[in-house]
Amino acid sequence: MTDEDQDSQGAACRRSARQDRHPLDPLDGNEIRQAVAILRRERPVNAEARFVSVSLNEPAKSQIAFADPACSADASQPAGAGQAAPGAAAAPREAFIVLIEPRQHMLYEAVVSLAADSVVSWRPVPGARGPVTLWEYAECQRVAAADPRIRAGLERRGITNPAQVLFEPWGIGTFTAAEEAERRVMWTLLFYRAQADDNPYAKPIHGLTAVVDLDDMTVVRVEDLGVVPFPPGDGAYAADRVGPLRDTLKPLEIVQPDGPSFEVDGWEVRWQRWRFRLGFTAREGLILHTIGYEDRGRVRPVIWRASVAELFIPYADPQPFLSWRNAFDIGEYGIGIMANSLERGCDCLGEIRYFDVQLANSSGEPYQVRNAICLHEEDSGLLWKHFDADLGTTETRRSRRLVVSFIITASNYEYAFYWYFYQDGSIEFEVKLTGIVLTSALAPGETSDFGTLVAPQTLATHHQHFLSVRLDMAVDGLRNTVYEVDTEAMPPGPGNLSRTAFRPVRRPLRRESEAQRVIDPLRGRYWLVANPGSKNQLGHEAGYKLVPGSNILAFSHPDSPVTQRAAFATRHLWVTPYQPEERFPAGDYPNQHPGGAGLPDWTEADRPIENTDVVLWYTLGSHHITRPEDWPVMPAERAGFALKPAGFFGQNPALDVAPNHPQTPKSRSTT
Ligand code: ABN
Ligand code: CU
Repeated sequence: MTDEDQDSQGAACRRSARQDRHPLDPLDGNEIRQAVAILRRERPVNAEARFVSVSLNEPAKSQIAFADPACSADASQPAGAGQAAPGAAAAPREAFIVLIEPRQHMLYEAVVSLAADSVVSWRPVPGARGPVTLWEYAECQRVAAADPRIRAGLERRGITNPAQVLFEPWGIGTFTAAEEAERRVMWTLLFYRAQADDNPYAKPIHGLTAVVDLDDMTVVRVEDLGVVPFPPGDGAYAADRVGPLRDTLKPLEIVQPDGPSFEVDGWEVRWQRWRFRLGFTAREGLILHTIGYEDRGRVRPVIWRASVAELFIPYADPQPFLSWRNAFDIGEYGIGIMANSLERGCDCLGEIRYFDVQLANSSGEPYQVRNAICLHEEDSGLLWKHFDADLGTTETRRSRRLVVSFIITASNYEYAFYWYFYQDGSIEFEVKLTGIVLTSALAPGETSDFGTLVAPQTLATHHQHFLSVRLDMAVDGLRNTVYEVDTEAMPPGPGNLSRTAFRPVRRPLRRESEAQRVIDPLRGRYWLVANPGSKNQLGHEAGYKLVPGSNILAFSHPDSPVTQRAAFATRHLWVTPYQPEERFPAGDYPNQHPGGAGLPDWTEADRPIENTDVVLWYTLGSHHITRPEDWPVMPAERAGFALKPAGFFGQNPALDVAPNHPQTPKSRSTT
């Protein structure tokens, strides 16, 4: 191939990527509009139907090329997954629509073909209590505020203007009264803003709640357990409320005079040797598709699809008004719809490429979230180094990482989600938890075992956060085996006279029942996802290991309805054989679900998981015993895990990273 041929092929790749939608690109606004119009035309969708989501119906894996071979560095090499890619661009674009018909009290799922201009499937899902839609959220606040019983309750607390009250609809789980158990309801937490710009969580309105039927949009029950006086503080944290501000920091400029080192083509990202695609939905927010690493001209698959698939927050306080507090931010709301529009210089620094995303509002019309996803590079310290004392030479490489992130506001809390890609083939996931801790009011002098006093009469309840990170793995292809690797000390004896011996012991997880695991830091436990059919130059199975960071399990009792609904959080690792419809670890519709759906249900079948297409579900727990320092806004707390190549390469894949500065000259010491 001549240089000219290559140039024109490169241009063709860029052109085709611009003109045709890639099968994994998220729906754009026109596609959302078109899909909803087709559905309304062909099915009896009522005017008052509430759209939960209109998102890409992802094509079957067989229809996707892991990396477009024609566009990879060496076009003569096959696509990495060894998957045929029969016309990736030809995979039909389809929308997956979830809507609620409130008068029928029924949720419907539809698949609409944009290419064929027709409805592919349409089905009611009896019993499913869909998540709250944006419109319902606002209406729920409005009807609660208008309710005379709520107004009377507020007046008993000296509040005459409900506009000063923040009404927060929360998932009620199974804590419904008998007569409302069959209805789609949420309960409301109330907070008072004494001044317009006060922190509402400083004045929890204890004991007063409205339970609202979302379908009928009526208040079905108001509870008032009695007045607890407001804490005196205002919980202010804004710059203009907390001064004087420190002014001792000198500027720190991040300058990339030649621009970033990544390339973006539509939703495809290329950086160093990494290749992947971005996606986004109302439910999961950011999705990473077809993550591959280019190795000697060939894109080698690592992960087919990665996302955060549930986010569960149980609270510790068993008292009547407080015991209901728990949230499933993905199943009850959706973290895509909570995405912030990010700000340059604040949320991320450097040369940033933002991605706007299109979602559907409750009427099925598209709206845009500007700057929902951030892509940028960061210096990340040392990559590798050695000082050869004999030669007096040093080789040092600095590490650069590529960061893909998005941030959500889930009522009081912020979650910032980061995927980091490194030059040594590692990937890290990190969540930063910040925002405002959930409070309740205490009587003067009262304390509690179940939270920390963070301001006078203000209790920040202890709680936990559990993320289920779904990792649809594809290490050098779809046939992978997962091993648990523990390190064991050898017993003293003839083979271990020094009594120092230890070795890793790996054990394949052969069936689903064997693959429900917890971390074991004292054994250095990790899980290796390896491809038995792919060996590196040294004969190792190509693998990536999931290395846990700090983690925790739920303290709620295994029999409690809360744990039953979030059974995924009783284990840190689950492995399942890939099934396209198995996407959410607490089931498709966890809102008000009695429990048992998702992972505990699927894994009952105890399917074999060896040498097959596997999905890893990693539960990442962050334990939050609240501190006074978390108030009035919480310094970001971090949790995460790493995926590291282990046998995927034959040596350190980052040897070819160029030094930043000239290295010390070689001069063998003569002394
Ligand atoms: N954390 C529960 C929640 C999320 C979003 C909005 C309200 C409440
Ligand atoms: Cu917390």
